[in-house]
Amino acid sequence: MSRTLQIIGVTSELGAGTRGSSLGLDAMQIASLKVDRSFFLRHAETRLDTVNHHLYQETDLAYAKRLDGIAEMYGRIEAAVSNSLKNGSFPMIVAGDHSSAGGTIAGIKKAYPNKRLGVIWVDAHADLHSPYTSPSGNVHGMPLATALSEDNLECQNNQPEQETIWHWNEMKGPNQRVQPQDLVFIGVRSTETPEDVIMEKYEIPNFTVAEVREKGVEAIVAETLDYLKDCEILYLSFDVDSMDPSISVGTGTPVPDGFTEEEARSICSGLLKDPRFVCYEMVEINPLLDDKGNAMAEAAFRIFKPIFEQVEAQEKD
Ligand SMILES: [Mn+2]
Repeated sequence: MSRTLQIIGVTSELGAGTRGSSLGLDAMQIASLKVDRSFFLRHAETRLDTVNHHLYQETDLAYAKRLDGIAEMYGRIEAAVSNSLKNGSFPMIVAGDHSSAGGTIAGIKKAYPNKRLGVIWVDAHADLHSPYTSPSGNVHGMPLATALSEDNLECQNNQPEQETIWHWNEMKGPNQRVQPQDLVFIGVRSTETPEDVIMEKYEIPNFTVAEVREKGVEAIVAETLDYLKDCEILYLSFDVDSMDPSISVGTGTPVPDGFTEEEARSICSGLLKDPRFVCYEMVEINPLLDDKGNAMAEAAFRIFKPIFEQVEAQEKD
């Protein structure tokens, strides 16, 4: 194939519980100055319009905060990703909070409605909550449930408002976009019971940090791709909180004992050698929480640049 890479900036942060992840792309662009000054000159991004003004008002949707705005973003992301793919591009998304990824998956399925999509979710969290189960109401913990069309009513703790249910159903869409057997987690280490129930029910694999270290990145990459061998297209969603808090100093929900920067880069790079990939996404860089200057975004750029260039080179072969 010979696709052009398109960087899509989704500077939305409505789904996060702390403020600042909408600045993640800007922080990465500033980080690029030290490493490769003209990177974003050579690869100008397409930035989607956001609705972050929803933050100026209190949300009245307690179990899925600002879901009205997030549903609107889902539509925009879906359209942008789908158009990018239909134009023969490979979308490389840099997003704020991880709720964006539900829109990305919707966009991939819009472009390829009949292709079986496999999803690899590199994250400290499983992001499998729904408005019926979420303890926080933060929608960045829910994108995979929209992709699987999973309300998880057997674990229901909340009584969402009618407006929430309406938007939620709209975000799930009429069809399940990803089958649970076509999902693989890497690095998940902070889940709640409702998410554990889904992971156990569908036997969704999770390669832990310890397992990756024991078997080696190459072996885990091979196992992951083999597990998804029946999928025709693949999407990799990379949350920077999959890395250890010593690297992911600027992110909303850090969890101890994560990947090193090198491990994260090797996982992404190893996976993306598979030509079935159609899209990559990096999320949750929050410079406002970074107490080491711009260290988080610098690490993120040191991962983003080589894998961008790798995919670009593969496309030229
Ligand atoms: Mn996440």
